[in-house]
Amino acid sequence: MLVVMSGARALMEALKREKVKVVFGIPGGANLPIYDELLNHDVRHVLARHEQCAAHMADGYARASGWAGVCFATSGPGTTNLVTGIANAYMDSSPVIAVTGQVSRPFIGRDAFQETDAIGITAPITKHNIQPSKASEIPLAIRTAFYVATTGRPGPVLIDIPKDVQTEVEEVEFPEKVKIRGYTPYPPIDPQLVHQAVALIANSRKPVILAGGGVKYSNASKGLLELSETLMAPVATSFMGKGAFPEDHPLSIGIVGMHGNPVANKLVQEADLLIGVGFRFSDRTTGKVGEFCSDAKLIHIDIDEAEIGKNKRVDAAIVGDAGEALSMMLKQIREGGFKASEDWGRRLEEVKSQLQAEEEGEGGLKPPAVIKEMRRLLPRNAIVTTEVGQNQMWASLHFKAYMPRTFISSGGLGTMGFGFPAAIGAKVAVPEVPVVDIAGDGSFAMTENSLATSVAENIPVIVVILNNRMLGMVAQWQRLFYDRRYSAVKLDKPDFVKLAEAYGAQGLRPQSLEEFREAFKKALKCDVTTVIDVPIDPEEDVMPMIPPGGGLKDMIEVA
Ligand SMILES: Cc1ncc(C[n+]2csc(CCOP(=O)(O)OP(=O)(O)O)c2C)c(N)n1
Repeated sequence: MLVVMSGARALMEALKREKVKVVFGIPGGANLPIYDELLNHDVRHVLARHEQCAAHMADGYARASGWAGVCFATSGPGTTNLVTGIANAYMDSSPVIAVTGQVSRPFIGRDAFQETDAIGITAPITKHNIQPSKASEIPLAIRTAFYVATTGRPGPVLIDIPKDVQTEVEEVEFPEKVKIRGYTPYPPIDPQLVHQAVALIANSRKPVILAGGGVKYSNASKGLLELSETLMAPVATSFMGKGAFPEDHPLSIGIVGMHGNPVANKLVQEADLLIGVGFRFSDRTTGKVGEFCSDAKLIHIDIDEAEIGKNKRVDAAIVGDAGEALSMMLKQIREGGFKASEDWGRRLEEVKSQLQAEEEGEGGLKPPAVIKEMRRLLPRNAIVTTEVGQNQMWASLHFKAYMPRTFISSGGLGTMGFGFPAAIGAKVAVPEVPVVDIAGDGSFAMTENSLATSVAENIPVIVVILNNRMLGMVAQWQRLFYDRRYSAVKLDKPDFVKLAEAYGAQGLRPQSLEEFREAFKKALKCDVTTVIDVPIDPEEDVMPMIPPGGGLKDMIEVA
């Protein structure tokens, strides 16, 4: 049915059809018509204080909710400020929809005030981008954007709307479906390939499953659990896969990689078969890729055909949805019968109990103890986001995630400043659970202005700063690999308690583990954002780690 309306109205109507309830953004000259139209709709707008934060909020919302997150920005600097957030979403396959204003059509290409080539700039960091050239093109653009962003391997999509297209009044039509030539988000799975993979499984004695972020995106956690229990195969995850498998399950061995769990890094090397599911053989996970599982057979399941063989040659590959692939495999495995090796089960027990013995005796205001204390005080479904650096690696090693979508972190881009705005986005998506950002002082300072958003919009989260007064991870590398020659890593400002208070948030500074426990309990009860500034030793290293350029066997366990 054709209806007459402005481009801005068509945008808002189209967003409503995609069930958009909240938008994160900042207005400006080139998107004023959209912001004016916003007043006529029942859509919550969360005002960010920097567009990068708006994009991270939309990303956090998407990762916590399983649906796309939307952000708005004006042209020029608004758009360029979004770039980090869009690239971050792209690297981690997160469905973020960015709607940018653009200068009016007659000014495009003339270096008009606040003109920037949004389409050109974002082409390499979006799954797709569109610039509607008429108001009537907007509904299809939005339908397409959501379809592309949320199907197959998800990813961000940008829609750049010239200002005069926003005000133009035209007959518009809202399409039900879109069809894009050459885009097959869910390629049908070839049963023959499943057969090949199952044959490798039947011959293996020491299988390990490695689950990536794709398991979460395809809601395949149940299939993963069934496969691991059927094979009695230990499950490791990549950093992005954390939460895809309950980390308190007896078969869980934690994350693999540069700062992986020693149990995972050991068993992955001993495996005779690695079953990679929704995982992209990233360098942070594999270490020196040539040495990664070099004696094992490899099976790779991924929705994105381009990932097969990109970083590592594999023995069997299944292109398609992880959940579907797992259920097809399980069916064949059950028909064929599979006998798990008891020796492999014993080896798992042995390695796990060794680690537990090594871990005992930790205490004091040390990052692992602080994080474990948090885990004890939080419900199973609480959401944790992280910043980047040592804080992130401590969180991934010591905060056990039990469910998908409860551990949210910048994996691919490693963006400092992501965690806090992402926590705000996640809290908007799932208001009933506590959301905690585990932060470093350097990272939090990058987007601390989101305190204003969090307080003004009544979106209470908890920020726990592991404050070493350092760009800690960089300092760790300088300590270990540059002979302690510290260059540009010392930070001693601001006073985060006063900063929190200046924004109307609560600021607390515990001096012992007991005081931390009390502070955290107080924060959980508080209806305003709390910043807990935890002073830690600046010389503390995150261990274990694999030195740059090394393989899993080069893991250093203590400094
Ligand atoms: C935007 C951005 N700039 C620079 C870096 C490089 N970098 C990686 S970790 C790190 C230090 C992080 O320090 P902090 O946030 O205090 O966390 P810590 O390592 O001390 O836990 C830096 C500068 C980055 N990842 N992102």
